[in-house]
Amino acid sequence: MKKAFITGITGQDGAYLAEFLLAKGYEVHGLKRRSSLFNTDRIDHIYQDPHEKGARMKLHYGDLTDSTNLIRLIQEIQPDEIYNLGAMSHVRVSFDMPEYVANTDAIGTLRILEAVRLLGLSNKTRIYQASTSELYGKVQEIPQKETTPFYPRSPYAVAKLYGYWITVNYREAYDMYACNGILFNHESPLRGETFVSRKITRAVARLVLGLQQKLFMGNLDAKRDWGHARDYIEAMYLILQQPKADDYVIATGETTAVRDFMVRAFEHVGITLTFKGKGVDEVGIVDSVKPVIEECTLKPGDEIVAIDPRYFRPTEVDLLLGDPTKSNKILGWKPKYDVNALLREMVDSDVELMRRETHLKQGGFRVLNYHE
Ligand code: NDP
Ligand code: GDR
Repeated sequence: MKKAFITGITGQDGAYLAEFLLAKGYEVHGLKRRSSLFNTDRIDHIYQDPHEKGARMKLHYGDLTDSTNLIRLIQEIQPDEIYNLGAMSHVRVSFDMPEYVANTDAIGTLRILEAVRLLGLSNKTRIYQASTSELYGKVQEIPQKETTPFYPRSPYAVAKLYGYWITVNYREAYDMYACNGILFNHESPLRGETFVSRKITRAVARLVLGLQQKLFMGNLDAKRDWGHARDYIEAMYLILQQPKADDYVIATGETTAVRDFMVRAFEHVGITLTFKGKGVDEVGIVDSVKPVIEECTLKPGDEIVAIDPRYFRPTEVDLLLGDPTKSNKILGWKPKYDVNALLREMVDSDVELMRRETHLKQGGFRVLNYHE
């Protein structure tokens, strides 16, 4: 039985990957941070009680900033594959906590590679590093591919640049099987609520059901190549199954502006949105309402979107568009979802979730009104 060790198992990708590897027959070990409240929501459905015979999923307390913890765990587990998905992954927040991001996202990657090397596991353990399209940053070439020069534009991207190159360096210096997946944005109903796709789909549901009155947004002109996390975690797995370690771009090859993503998400629930004004004065107004959601509280003329400069980044990444030719050809990887199928699934899921919140509210329970 193959053993995988996943850092970031409680995150969006970690949850999908753990489920995928369990279905493939792997024993799955995950790194979980200690928190004052339960933080395993995304993986509770696949949790296996360690007291049960034959449990194939195990969670271990730890942190990417703690070398001794990582060395001990990797020694105990002796993994065939490590997926290093753990990171402080929010680009805007990385400007608020750059040192922590460097420690986790950059040096954390080094700690994993060095643990494998020191433990003499270089010939056994294959390592996947969660690299990112944020490495491309300021546009140098469109579409972006494996050979496109990097120009990171945030503390997050700079830390991930170190993670990328230290992975390449350990592969070349110590002949380790260590790979970078340069993944473009990928989303899902499990996406963190403060990333733009989920912030939008969640707000669509909340606005329609009357749980929220306004959606405050940042830069609506940014363009992203959005795919579905379910497709992208399969690419991670395929990257580690190749005869030779290498680096791959994983993307759909289609880019969409934030504003268009938002318009299509509202369209899916029968709301036509029009925009007026420019820059920080731009607003989104309901133009027409079709009876798609029977409880819909919105009506034409409602001003539901506004700009809050708090969400602007000191340096922005304007345009990401990936060229997945290499991964199509060598990995045989192709995404099943396009951006429209993705956003429809996300909106439907959030409408269901928010309906439950409405019932809770009607039952006198306090519902979270926090929206970042
Ligand atoms: P999430 O933010 O959903 O998950 C991040 C995970 O990392 C969580 O499990 C989190 O734990 C964990 N984590 C954070 N800090 C630490 C730490 N110091 N020590 C150990 N674990 C930590 O990210 P995604 O699932 O979306 O992304 C997975 C990886 O892929 C990340 O490295 C991200 O940077 C990268 N990436 C993501 C892309 C995307 O579009 N989703 C695109 C390209 C790269 P907790 O749950 O406790 O917070
Ligand atoms: P990104 O994702 O920075 O690309 O990083 P995010 O969804 O945060 O932003 C995408 C674009 O939308 C613009 N934007 C807003 N973003 C947020 N979060 N909130 C807003 O209100 C808002 N308004 C406009 C942003 O300015 C940006 O241009 C994600 C993360 O998952 C990284 O970890 C990963 O490496 C990259 O994708 C690929």
